[in-house]
Amino acid sequence: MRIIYFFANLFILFTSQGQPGAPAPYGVLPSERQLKWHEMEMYVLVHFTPTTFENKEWGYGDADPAIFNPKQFDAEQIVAAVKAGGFKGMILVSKHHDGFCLWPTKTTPYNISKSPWKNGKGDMVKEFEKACRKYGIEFGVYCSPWDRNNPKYGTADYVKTYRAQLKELYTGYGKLFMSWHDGANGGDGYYGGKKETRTIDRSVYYGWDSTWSMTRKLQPSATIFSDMGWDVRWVGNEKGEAAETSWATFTPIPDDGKTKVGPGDMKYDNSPTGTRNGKFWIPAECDVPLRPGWFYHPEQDDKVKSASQLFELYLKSVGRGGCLDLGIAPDTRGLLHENDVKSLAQFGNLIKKTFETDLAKQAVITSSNTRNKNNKLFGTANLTDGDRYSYWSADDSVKDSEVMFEWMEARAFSLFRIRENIKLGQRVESFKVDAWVNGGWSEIAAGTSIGTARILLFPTIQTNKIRVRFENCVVAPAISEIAVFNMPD
Ligand code: FUL
Repeated sequence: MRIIYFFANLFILFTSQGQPGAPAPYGVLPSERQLKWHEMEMYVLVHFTPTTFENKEWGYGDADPAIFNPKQFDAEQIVAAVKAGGFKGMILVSKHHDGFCLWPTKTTPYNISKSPWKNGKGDMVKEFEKACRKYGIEFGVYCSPWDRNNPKYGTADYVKTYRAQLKELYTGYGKLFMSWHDGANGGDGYYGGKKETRTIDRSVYYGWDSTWSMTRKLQPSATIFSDMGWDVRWVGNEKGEAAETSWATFTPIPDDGKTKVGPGDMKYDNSPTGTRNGKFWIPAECDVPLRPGWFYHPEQDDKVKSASQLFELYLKSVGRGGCLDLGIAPDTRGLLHENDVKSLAQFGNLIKKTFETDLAKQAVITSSNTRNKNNKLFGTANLTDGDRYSYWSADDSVKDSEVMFEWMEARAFSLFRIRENIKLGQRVESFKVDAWVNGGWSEIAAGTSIGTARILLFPTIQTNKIRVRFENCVVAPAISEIAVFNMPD
């Protein structure tokens, strides 16, 4: 028995990643659905309900559905702008805290069928979904657990209603890439005219384990987002920023005096940073609205974030191993305002131009050590082949290693991107980048956590040689990309 076990383990070791001699995976690993999510990098979150027509951020739950009448609504105009921005997915707030459902749900009369839009015959979730499919944008849903309209909110019966709403969304709108669950829940509201405050125990009231088991069953490839996962964690702020060191591994911490965590009920100290060697693979989503608010407000028309502001956020989210979730807000016409459309297009162009030419591809690349007697499977050619899962690696016995890039003539660059093959876990503790200047090495950048991407911006440098150092490695690095770019003016 023991011998079988020994050979089985040996087999796994030699064939991990299908490559003989591959490094053993380190720590917890991402699931298939999380890998897909990482690859998306950027998506949007759309807020559009009667709250838009009230010019508020949080609807109280008492708005008359008659006010919801976006006469020029055009899902394709919105989705096209998202696509031009380079975003890969869209999450639609199908129900916000005000409780109004954008689809003709059977679970509550407070829904789109009571609005004048399309004479009450429309389904806005469907329209967004269809436009997304047409433009090749992934589709996801946000359904607020808190419902300030529903008379039953706070009772066990409401939780059944909430699950039935999710079920309708999970079964009526094709394959979803994400189910988004808010931490803001419980408090004052209309509640069918009672106009009172209802407090719930956020970690237990919704029975998240059962709710999310249903998500898994009905939408197996959808990632579950909440403050604590299961698949993706909230980064702990709405500024769109992960911490400089941000691990994809995470151990959620219960609030004082509690044993369970729940959306809106946990400690957030380690949300921006993650947990080195944490118990679960739960990377950070960095959410932030394109305007100051999540909903459209005409007085914010000139406060739309510019392309360069968005680029800074890109560096602080995607560039720190997370994803960027940008809030967009259609106006009362049912269109994305011209200023928002313009800014998204400029950002999309900036991203395209910046990452167009990877100068590392023009360099001769060498390494101080390549795993398994210079086995090509782990060679430096993998660093520039555009494959996130082929990788360079050193021998397990080597604690310090480096990769060098040499150009015939000096190149100017200001951006550095490095990726780990996260299928083998988050392995690297830290790294340093040196440039050859005036006949010697000079450190130009350094970082800690890498994960699926770490992007560093520094003042433009001219050099014909750079090297990337990995020191005091706990396990052999598995680096899938090293790329250098020059940021356009
Ligand atoms: C928060 C909500 O309270 C905001 O209204 C918004 O939906 C944001 C994305 O999440 O928790």
